[in-house]
Amino acid sequence: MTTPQLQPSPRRGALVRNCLAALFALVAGVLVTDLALAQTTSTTLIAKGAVWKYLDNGSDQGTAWRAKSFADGSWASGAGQLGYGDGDEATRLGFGPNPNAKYITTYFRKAFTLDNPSQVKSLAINVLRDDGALVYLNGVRVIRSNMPGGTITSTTGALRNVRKAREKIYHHFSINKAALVTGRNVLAVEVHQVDARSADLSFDLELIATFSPALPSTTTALASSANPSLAGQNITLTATVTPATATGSVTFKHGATTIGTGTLNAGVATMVRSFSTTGAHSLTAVYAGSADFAGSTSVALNQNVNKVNSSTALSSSANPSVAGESVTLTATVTGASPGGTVTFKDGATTLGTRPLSAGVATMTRSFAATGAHSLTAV
Ligand SMILES: [Ca+2]
Ligand SMILES: [Ca+2]
Repeated sequence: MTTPQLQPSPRRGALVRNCLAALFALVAGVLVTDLALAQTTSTTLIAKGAVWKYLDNGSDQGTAWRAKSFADGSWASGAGQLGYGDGDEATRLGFGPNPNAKYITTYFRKAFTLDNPSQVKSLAINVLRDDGALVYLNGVRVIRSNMPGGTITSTTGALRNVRKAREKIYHHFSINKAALVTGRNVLAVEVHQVDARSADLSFDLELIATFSPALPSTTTALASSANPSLAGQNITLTATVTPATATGSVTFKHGATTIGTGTLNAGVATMVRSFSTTGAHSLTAVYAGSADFAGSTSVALNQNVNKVNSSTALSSSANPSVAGESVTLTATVTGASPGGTVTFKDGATTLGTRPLSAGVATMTRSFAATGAHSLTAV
């Protein structure tokens, strides 16, 4: 029996329902977010039944044939399953003139393309091999299956005979992805018979990559507080990364040279810099990315730096002056960058050098000799 106090009023019932709904929405939202983060995609890089280059002439190919760069243009091509002896082959391979002295080793190669090896989370191979096989990824051995340890040559037999139901098995291997490269990759496989009398040979393979979810992309823009600027003039470089929620740092580059880094704050990083060399300076801002955002690089900003065109005016506090009278010479420089010095000259003789302050330099001087003095300020 329930007490009247505990019976929810219609209003309280609605409140409870709303609260529960909000809670469920929250939990569902968290679950959906977690699922999205955990989501990976699988891509078949080489499918079962794919066309392979193969060499079934009984030759000893040594080790060069494993390399990515090996020229296999003269090899034959055929779709998997490749082999002989079972009747389930798509491509029938040769074993030589003598059924009791079959070739031990047959070679296979296949190229595949990968745009983004850095996003590969894991790599797996399912291989049908009768009897044993070694698999190389860009020259690096990634599988030794049903083969003895130690050095393998073209006459090394497989470890065990593959028979009956085992002839249909695609053996699963999780393989090291370290050898993957951007662009063209090559899998090279050598299949070994258990011995020269084995009635059958089978080979087929699939290669599957699992990709981490792609991070949200960003864009980076670079702006200058003054363009063109003057030689020696401080300018502020502002890198703006979108979306503004992106965190991390931005590297400022002058050509290939790093000239500074800045930490993003609300999507913006700045640095102050001057350039002494006149002409065009190619500047870029590189956002390195974070655990939550992909990196991006700004388009190049051409910062034009102009020569400082200054003019210097010279005046005297008393002209004419009498011999021995103290005279203040004032040089006023316009258009100059802040700082620097002015040299006062009497003809070719240097009278003194004084620092510029707010574009003005002064020196006080008296002249003993009467007559005209040709004074200059440089
Ligand atoms: Ca066999
Ligand atoms: Ca077969």
